[in-house]
Amino acid sequence: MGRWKGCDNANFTGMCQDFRDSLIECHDLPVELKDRMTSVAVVSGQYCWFFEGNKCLGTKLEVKPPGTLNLRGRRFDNAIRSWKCWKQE
Ligand SMILES: [Ca+2]
Repeated sequence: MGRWKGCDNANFTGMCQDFRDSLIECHDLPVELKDRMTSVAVVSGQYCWFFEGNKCLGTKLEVKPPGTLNLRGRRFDNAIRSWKCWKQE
């Protein structure tokens, strides 16, 4: 299973949500969670791509464990709409 955690604010504060779904496939965020993630944690042994568009379209950001405390530093703040994770080789 692909697993990651996303929070509204930097440093894993604000509203947080754990995500768990199949690896390799694309998953859209629930509509109320789109365009608001600011910190993301990715479990060890996996990496994830986050996309600014629905259905894994548009610009993407690769995030490796342990994740990032503030997506602003990677120019991806409040931009995630869909995601896809893989097992790390
Ligand atoms: Ca935010």
